[in-house]
Amino acid sequence: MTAGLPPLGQKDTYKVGFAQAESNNPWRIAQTKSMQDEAAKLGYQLVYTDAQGSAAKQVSDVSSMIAQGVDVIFLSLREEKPLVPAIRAAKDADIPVVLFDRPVDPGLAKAGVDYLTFIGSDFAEAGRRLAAWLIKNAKGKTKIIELEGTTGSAPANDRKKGFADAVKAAGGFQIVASQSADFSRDKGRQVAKSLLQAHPDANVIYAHNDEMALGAIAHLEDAGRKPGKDVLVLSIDGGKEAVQAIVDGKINAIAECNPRFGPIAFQTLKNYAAGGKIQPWVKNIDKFYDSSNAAAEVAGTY
Ligand code: GYE
Repeated sequence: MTAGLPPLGQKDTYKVGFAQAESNNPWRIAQTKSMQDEAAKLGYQLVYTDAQGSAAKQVSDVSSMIAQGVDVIFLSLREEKPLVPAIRAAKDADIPVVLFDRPVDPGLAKAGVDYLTFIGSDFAEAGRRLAAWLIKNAKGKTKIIELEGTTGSAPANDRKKGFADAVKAAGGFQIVASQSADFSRDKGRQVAKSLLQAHPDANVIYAHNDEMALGAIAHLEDAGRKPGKDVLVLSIDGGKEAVQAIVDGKINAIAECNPRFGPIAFQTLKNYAAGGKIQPWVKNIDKFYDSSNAAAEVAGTY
């Protein structure tokens, strides 16, 4: 067992807190469903809260889980900083915390010390995979508009950096404009519109998630341009609507960010209770979709 962390006893059933950050897109809904399904399968009680995009509400959601005496808290935080005091409060109350999908600022809280572990994807790798696809398939399309995720969130920071470093190393590409559209479809449409008006010669859109990519596609079609052809579209997540958009020729490539946390989360809980050593980062396995496999894969997406 990792020194200094609250212990977890072996029991037949657990009362497990799951503090979700928001539920405004298919990825979040799939993540929550995966947790609910796995808890039901194991016969564990799941105390579920939805912070609706508010860090302040999520802080109070965590305090109420502490007050209810949950055995463990799975915390899906929105930004890298504001939940750090809540993580400490849980530790002080002897409740292990597992961070989900977005890590905290490592300067403020550490896996194995302040919280048990981080379960999630390699965001920089997703950026690199899409850059590699682009470098191979750009055929002269080199002017990139980037739709960033929620400002201050790890996926926005790392998806940006992984992609930017890789296209820079390849040479010949230019990220002509980057702006946050908060992982949201409607903002994705609006930001794509204003950035494409300012940079009409841009011919690649790199969106940090499917929702923003789908918003950008809606704008491109309104403007009489062909997404996936005149303007290449790259995205992250891999929800059904977006993978179907690859089949339809409107998105070119998607790096999956797997939202099915249930099985790996509850397995990690059991391993910890059994005294096993938990790695600081339990990595999710992510697929990659493009025209070579989207039609075959779409049925299995969420
Ligand atoms: O990609 C996005 C969601 O934190 C990894 O959050 C997650 C991201 C996911 O809103 O669509």
